[in-house]
Amino acid sequence: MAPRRPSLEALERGLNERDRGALARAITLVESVRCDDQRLSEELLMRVGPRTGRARRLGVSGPPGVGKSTLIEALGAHVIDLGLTVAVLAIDPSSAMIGGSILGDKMRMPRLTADPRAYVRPTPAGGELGGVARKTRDALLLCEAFGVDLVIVETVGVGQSETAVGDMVDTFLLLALGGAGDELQGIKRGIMERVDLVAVNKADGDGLPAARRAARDLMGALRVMRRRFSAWEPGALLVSGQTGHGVPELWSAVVAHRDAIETSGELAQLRRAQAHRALWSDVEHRVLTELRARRDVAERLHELESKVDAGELPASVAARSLLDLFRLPNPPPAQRTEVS
Ligand SMILES: Nc1nc2c(ncn2[C@@H]2O[C@H](COP(=O)(O)OP(=O)(O)O)[C@@H](O)[C@H]2O)c(=O)[nH]1
Ligand SMILES: [Mg+2]
Repeated sequence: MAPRRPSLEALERGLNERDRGALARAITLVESVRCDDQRLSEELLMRVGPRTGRARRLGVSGPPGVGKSTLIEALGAHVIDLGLTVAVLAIDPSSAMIGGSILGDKMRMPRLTADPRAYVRPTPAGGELGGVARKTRDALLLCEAFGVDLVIVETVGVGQSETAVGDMVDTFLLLALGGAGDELQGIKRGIMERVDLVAVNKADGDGLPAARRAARDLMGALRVMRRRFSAWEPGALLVSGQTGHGVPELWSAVVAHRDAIETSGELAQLRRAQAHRALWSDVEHRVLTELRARRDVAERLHELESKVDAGELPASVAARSLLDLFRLPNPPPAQRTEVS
């Protein structure tokens, strides 16, 4: 069995030497919910800080089955062939709970999984989005310290995970499908306002005409959206992760987007805003986790919830009672205090 706790020096050296095993161990450390591991991982992140921030950060979102993993495999292979290195991370709290995506993604990305110039990391197991997002953000930084040129974060386009990914990448790519009707496939307006690129996937074989129509519709929709960056106008492309059609063009668009916002100064602005939001979402998540882990809170919770549910107590009064407990010294924990 591998040593439970690798030394910081060994991890740092391993990252410097581009040892994929060290990267895997470092990510395992930032994913750990143990308090002592968290201290260690914070120290590691501090040490590697100066070597982070250089990769292109790409988020890929879209509904289940739209072909995200297949396209990431094709895009990653293309990027590797250009002489670059790539890491693939995922945010998927829903499937993390049943552990579903781990095998699936490795199977969908055989080339990237096998190639030493790529690193595919399965979704962190379990937990709430706040915790999963923090872990993925830290894993992204470690991949940068390791020296990859491109980090791709995949997420299922449901719920808040899309926002979480949008909050950690430079370029946000949404995958859509043709033939799903002209109501824009239920793509939420909020998401359309955040995308930098839309790719209509599975533009191959019989699917091509429908994909072309969808791309035209999406272009029309994008044109009326408020622009996120003055230096970039979002557009729609046709791709096929299966045949590789449109993949070089997609990569060129990703590069063009990132270069444009870097030149205009908007990338620096974006990253500052993202770091600021990350700080507060992490604070919120940790405060809530700590609050819930307290024995006195756990003991009062059921009673307060029942009273609120029954209409016997205003929610605001119940909230106040819980927060008042939080101000007292922490009683011996009912369970191990873990921050996910
Ligand atoms: N025709 C076609 N099928 C594809 C393409 N990409 C993926 N698929 C199929 O769509 C299904 C879902 O693909 P997957 O990459 O796992 O989607 P994800 O859930 O978005 O990650 C699989 O059966 C793939 O074989 C494509 O470009 N063209
Ligand atoms: Mg997938």
